[in-house]
Amino acid sequence: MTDKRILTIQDISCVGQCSLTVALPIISACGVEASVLPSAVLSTHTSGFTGYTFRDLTEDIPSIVSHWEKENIDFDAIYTGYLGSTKQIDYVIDVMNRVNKPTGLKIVDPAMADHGELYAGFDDTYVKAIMTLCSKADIIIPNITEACFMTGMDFKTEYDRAYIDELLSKLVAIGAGTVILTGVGYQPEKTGVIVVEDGKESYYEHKRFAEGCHGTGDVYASAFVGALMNGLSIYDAARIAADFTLASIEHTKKDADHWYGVKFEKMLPKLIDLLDEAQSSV
Ligand code: PXL
Repeated sequence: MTDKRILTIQDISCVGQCSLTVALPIISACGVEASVLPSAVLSTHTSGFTGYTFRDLTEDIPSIVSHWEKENIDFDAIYTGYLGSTKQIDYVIDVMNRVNKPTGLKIVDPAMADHGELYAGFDDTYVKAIMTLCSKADIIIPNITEACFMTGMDFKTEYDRAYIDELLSKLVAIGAGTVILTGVGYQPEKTGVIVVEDGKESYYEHKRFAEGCHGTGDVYASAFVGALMNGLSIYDAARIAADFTLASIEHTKKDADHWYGVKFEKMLPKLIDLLDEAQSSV
């Protein structure tokens, strides 16, 4: 098998265990080359820290991509996360058209919200722009909050299957090929992910911790991309990413003082084992 090279576009939060500081190690551990296009540089992420710095790198994008084109550099997939500005989203669509291989996947984590609220600095205009990006994607990975912002549905912490089905059909209508909705649980001690692929719905349910951690969405999406690029099915990649994220949360919860991110690092060998297991059973 030819080794895969992907491009991930998201911010560098220098401290905070999210976005690129999570995506790079996780995708690399999966044996996949990870190239980066940083959307912004922040001293920390924006959830819980105050007074962080923010340098928007939007205007660096066109010249970086032109250089790659001159060097004939292209990618097997482009995976986007937290983006720095609405204008940047137009550039990201252009990047996807210019340097993704014709067979290259477009994977969008609309990282903009959690727990019923948009992250600091995002507004309705950003939500609309992210929806345009999602409409062009092969795979989107929203959590329930992001799904609600994109579909106009009310955010709920307790819901039934009818609510989730309506959310899913509205997400599918946005236009991405496959939808992976994260953080869906119908019982207090359970959560899971729903994959909707070619109209077929599959649910992977697993244990839920009462309190989540910041940055789980980035850990999940990065592990999903790494697993998918190993040739696994979308469902198997979604399942492995869930098991890895769960193990990482469990490990993080042993350290009561660690509030700002997921301690995924010591769980990387488990991710590699999960990938090996899945590949040997194919
Ligand atoms: O984990 C998502 C994320 C990524 N990047 C930045 C963030 C957040 C969430 O708060 O603030 C800068």
